[in-house]
Amino acid sequence: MRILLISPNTLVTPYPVYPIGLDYVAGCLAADHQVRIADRNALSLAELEELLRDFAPEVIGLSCRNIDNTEAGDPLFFIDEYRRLVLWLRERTPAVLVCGGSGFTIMPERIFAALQVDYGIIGEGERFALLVDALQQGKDPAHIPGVLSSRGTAELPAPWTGELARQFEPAAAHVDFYLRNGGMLNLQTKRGCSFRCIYCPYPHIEGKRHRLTPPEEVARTAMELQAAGAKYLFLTDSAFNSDVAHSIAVARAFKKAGLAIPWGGFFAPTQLPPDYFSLMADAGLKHVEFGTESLSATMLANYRKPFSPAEVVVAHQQARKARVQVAHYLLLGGPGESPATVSETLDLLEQLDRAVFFFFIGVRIYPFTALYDLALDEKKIAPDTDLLHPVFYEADAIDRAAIEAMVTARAGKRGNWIIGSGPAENAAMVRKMHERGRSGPLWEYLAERPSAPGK
Ligand code: B12
Ligand code: SF4
Repeated sequence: MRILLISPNTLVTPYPVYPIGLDYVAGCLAADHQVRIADRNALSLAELEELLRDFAPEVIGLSCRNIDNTEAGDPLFFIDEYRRLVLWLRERTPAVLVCGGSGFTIMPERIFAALQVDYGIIGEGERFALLVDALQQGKDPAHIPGVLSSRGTAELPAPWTGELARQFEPAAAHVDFYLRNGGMLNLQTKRGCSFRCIYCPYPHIEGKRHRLTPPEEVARTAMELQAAGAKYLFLTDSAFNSDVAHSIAVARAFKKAGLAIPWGGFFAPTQLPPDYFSLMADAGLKHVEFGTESLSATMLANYRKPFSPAEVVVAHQQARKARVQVAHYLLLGGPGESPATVSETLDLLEQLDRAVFFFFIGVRIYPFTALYDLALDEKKIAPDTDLLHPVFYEADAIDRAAIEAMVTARAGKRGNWIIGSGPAENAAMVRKMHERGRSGPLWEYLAERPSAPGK
């Protein structure tokens, strides 16, 4: 069959992201299908129209990565835009429309209803091949685990245990777009997160247990991306070090394979071996993005984070000593937040030298999380509350505006204290640097830009 996979995500904050999920969806399809990827970052609507005419897809897979930007103070919502794209496609092609992706998996029924596509695939896109085969054989795909249709509902299926085959096409037009704009390509080393932070949908999206890709295979893909021209790799794992031994094995495999380009990813600031970050840096690690969220012991416990404030400080110092760039993501306003806990966090942040701090103020309530159950118990939401448009948890002792005022006052003119993913000028500055040939996330340069924090 002729299959077109579309990434409709054109968000440029903090920078455009390579649609790696579609490489996996393409990789699961048998060789006798023809597959094309259309990335809206690299393809105008006119070009997409031409592709629809020339390629005449029979099935179109639409990736729904982002629902919204999860920024309470500067909200963006993407589902209406995806719905407009579905309508636009319906006018131009009789192809069967299928939606999937991480955003889709968080609220499948709701997004399926909003987009009015033919099928939805909850969870990993590897099941797309089963759906295509069923369509080809004239069978009803609605019986495949995780497949939603207008004829019935479905639940999140068990994590995929079959093969994970990424199909990376170095010559594809969208690959060229990312090579010319920052040189950053993506790499996944495992799926799943074994931690249980109360607000986090990642274990729901990727699974609660780790499924590890053998380190040599990860390194082989890294070398392939490097050979294709990548100047930087972002490891998309929920938390790269949530399996410490595997992360070390991957770093060693990078070094053994001779990977010469830098890389970065999300880390949890847990207790780690003393030489952990120097070993990582030796294998090319350049940027550490810590999912720290708070530096108040009360809040870390309330969020069920797997570390203490003291462990954050140690992990930070280890990373700085290894001369890697460090950013901390903060998530303020969850259950139990108060002026005192915010102050504790801000006080301790002052002691973390040379880092960039991204403050997300307001915790979005996602279904299938402990925060959802808590918000229900506390009657902050009802079972029929629509969560598609973001609903943020309201702490009893402090509201979001008061938290933002505290952060803004403390930040002063420091460019490294950034609210959300930052003002539009930050993304513009990163874009300019990318156009001039710099690569990577580049947030360390935002620290040098004296400005008022935030929007
Ligand atoms: C890494 C990451 C980032 C990195 C990306 C770096 C980079 N160079 O790519 C950074 C930090 C920059 C980032 C930024 C943002 N992110 Co982010 N990010 C992630 C994360 C952890 C992994 C995404 C990923 O690449 N996964 C690996 C690939 C292989 O998996 P996948 O894309 O999900 O694809 C699989 C399936 O979903 C499915 N699938 C995918 N597409 C399709 C299509 C079809 C047809 C089918 C059938 C299946 C299918 O099959 C694939 C294989 O199984 C996810 C959380 C998570 N664990 O999923 C959040 C996540 C995607 N991000 C999210 C958000 C909100 C954002 C930001 C808007 C935040 C912000 N305000 O800055 C920005 C947006 C950036 C942009 N330009 O789009 C949300 C989206 C949900 C929502 N509320 O909208 C997520 C889900 C986290 C969350 N809060 O729950 N992010
Ligand atoms: S460690 Fe990170 S990815 Fe894992 S549950 Fe906690 S917040 Fe989510």
